[in-house]
Amino acid sequence: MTSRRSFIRWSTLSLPFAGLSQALARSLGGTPPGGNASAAGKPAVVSTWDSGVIANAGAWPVLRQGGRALDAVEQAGIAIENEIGCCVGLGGNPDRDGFVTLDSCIMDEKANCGSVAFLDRIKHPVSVARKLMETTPHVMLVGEGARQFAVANGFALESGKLSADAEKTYKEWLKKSEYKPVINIENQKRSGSNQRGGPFAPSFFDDGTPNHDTMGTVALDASGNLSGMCTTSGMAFKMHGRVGDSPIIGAGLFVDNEVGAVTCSGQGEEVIRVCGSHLVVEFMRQGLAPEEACRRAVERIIKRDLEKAKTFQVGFIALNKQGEYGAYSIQKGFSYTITTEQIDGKVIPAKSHFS
Ligand code: SD4
Repeated sequence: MTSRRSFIRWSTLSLPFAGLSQALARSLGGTPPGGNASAAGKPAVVSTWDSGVIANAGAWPVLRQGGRALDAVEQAGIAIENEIGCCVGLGGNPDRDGFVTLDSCIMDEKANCGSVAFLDRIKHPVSVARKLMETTPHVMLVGEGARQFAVANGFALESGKLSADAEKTYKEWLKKSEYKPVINIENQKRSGSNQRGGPFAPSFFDDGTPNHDTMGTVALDASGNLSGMCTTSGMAFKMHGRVGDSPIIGAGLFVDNEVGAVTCSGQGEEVIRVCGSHLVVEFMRQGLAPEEACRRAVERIIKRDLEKAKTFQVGFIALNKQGEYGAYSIQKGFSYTITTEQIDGKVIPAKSHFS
């Protein structure tokens, strides 16, 4: 499950004024107060995690040649979906019934967006999401309907067989989880941060590694347009049919071409509750630098339930219209990867609320 990772080795009231002053600081070329404003310029691509090196390597040839951010982020998604890893694509960990189900979405500079969720046996959900965006009036398809749409559009139907890693991890999980569906299990007390005691998706695996590695990628192209995508197999051992934040426009991904693009990884339910990526974009619209905007969204999540927030991870990454980028997470350990003309896939540890 960690194979891909080891492969790479001022208060609400004052906010409008804070925003103004930060925007002013940036327009004067300074670093805004309280916020890192790392400037990448354009083109630039930023992806979640250290495996973002793979995604950025997929995106960069498109950007380098002056291509569209939309094409670049799709290539990022394809690159990572081609890998066998814990958390993206058909090689990812299954749900608690043993099925790998994928969530993905994509969004361009005109707020066109496409999304698929609970999709199985299709290798490139990001491309299905794009196809949906470009050829239908809809934004989102799920499950059987999404699969039918994919097959009708020439996407091959794969076997559904688990990867060797996923099969091993699933068998291990089955030993302890003693999976027995229980009515109203959600109301039963969870024990410990691993949420043992019920067939929940654990936030952390037994060896302490976080149960995520979702690939979110945002890009700014040479023409100054922003796009983004997010692709995942979701939380391992989730309930069959569970959909996380990753395919939800506004939660796992949001792009506003006037402001910035944001995506995230972590416990999807917590991101959905606050419309996380949209929230970060709105903080940037108020003038906050990307890292500071991500930090504000993280704090919004933590404020809801401080004790619970100690048990899960959420990390946001943001890229604004000026090519400034940043990230922030709840727990330490979140990282992101930046690629520009000057920076060749640099992995940066995100600052976090808890250290
Ligand atoms: C989800 N946000 O399904 C995803 C999980 C994740 O790497 O980040 N996985 O909730």
